[in-house]
Amino acid sequence: MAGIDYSERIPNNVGLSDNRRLQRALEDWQPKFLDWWMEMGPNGFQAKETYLRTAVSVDAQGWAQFDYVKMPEYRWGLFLAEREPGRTIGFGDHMGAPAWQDVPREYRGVLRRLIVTQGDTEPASVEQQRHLGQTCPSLYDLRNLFQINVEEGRHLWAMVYLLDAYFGRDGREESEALLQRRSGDRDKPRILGAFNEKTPDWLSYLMFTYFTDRDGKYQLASLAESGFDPLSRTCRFMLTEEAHHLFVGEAGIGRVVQRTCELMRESRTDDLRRLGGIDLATLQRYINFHYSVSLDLFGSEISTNAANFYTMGLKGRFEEGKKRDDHRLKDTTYSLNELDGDRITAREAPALPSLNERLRDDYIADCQRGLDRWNQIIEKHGIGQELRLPHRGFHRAIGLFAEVKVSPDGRVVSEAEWDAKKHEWLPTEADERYIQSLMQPVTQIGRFANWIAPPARGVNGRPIDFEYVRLA
Ligand code: BYC
Repeated sequence: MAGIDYSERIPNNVGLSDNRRLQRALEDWQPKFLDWWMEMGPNGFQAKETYLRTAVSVDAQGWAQFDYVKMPEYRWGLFLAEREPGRTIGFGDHMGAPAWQDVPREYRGVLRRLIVTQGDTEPASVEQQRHLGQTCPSLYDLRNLFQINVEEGRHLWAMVYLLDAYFGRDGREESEALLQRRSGDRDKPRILGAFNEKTPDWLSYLMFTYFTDRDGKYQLASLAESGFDPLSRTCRFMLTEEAHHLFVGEAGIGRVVQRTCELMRESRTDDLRRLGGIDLATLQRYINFHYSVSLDLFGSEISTNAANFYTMGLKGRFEEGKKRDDHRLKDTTYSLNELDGDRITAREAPALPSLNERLRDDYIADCQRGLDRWNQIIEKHGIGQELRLPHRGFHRAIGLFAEVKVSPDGRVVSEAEWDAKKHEWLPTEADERYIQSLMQPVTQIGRFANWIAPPARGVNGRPIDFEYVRLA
């Protein structure tokens, strides 16, 4: 199953032409997807040629081919990672049984819900980012934005394939509903909190791709462990695309930090606003916001849903296969936070319902790695400041910490202290106005906005001053 058949209306490596019913369902959905894309996808650039990568096969060598494409002509398709012969379920009550090639009837509802929740985030992020093209800091960044957008569109296709192929009429209804909900809409919002927030500027976007896309990495990796083999295979392929999104966030914020440090060094001041830069204190507030809303995406510390997903063999832990334990977790514990009045303490809790927190811990450690790299840039410039991840309890709306106010350094604080300090901890209206004032489009080939440094290298061996999007 190496190559992908591009002669078909829907490129795929799932043998779509052998399954007429599914083919009809998806061909019926395709124009609705395109209508949604034209209405809610990148605003103003649909007719422009963009240097994009498209999957041509799913093996390690051939999954990315670069060429100029107009976004509505991008070949969205269905690509699953290769099937592993003899794959067995790696955890939970069914451990050791052959992986399911069809949906186990008793888990149908739960599985559908997981797939819908995952699927819902994909179009949501495209909607959140739809106006950013107008204020791009460079053609290079514009192209990366569009690459991410088309791939989030493809990730929606990936989930719709599972719904249509395995969940019959219910699945088709869910596929329609995925195109009907809208990010931030009061009446029909997207399912998860962070996907209803605005992404009004490029700093927010880079933070989103670093922090929120990283939730995607951890959730997809957990679903890639699933005993439901088609879900596992589709998530495994999505993860290869996801890596680029995370790169855009990490390298992008790194470039902002780099430019900030250059301006600080040149001007010998922390006050960069009159120089058109983004000061470290503002960056810290944006980190605090995006990190905390992304932490909420992992759900509550104690979750019977999470325990059930695992016991049923539907959603594993991050890198389940590499863990050396019984993969059932019925007799083990995990350390969780607890609130004792205004103190945050730790306790041992049963491991199964603590799985959301365990995944959040893996995520936090991964987030810290980027912070360390950004701090190295600051250090290299001889600047004695540091960016930090706030405490996990800071600014939370889901779980234990939703009940209290916690400072970035991890103290439970009074409402009065929170109100007095929150403008130091979270982006203020003045910050947002200032960041918005920087959002002037830079579209000359090879030029970059003043607030962000150029990247170390271009895309696919192309130079930085390459015409990544043909605007003329
Ligand atoms: N907002 O038992 P609990 C990505 C709900 S990102 C609103 O603690 P559970 C991407 C919850 O649904 C990855 N509601 O939660 C990134 C539940 O509702 P019910 C997306 C929330 O179920 C960037 C109730 O509260 N993929 O791919 O253990 C760009 C009790 O919650 C939230 C997935 O999320 C929230 N933040 O865990 C593009 C994977 N949190 O049942 C793409 C699939 C919880 O009481 N989803 N609730 O009505 C899951 O695994 C789980 O649904 C969650 C929640 C981890 C999200």
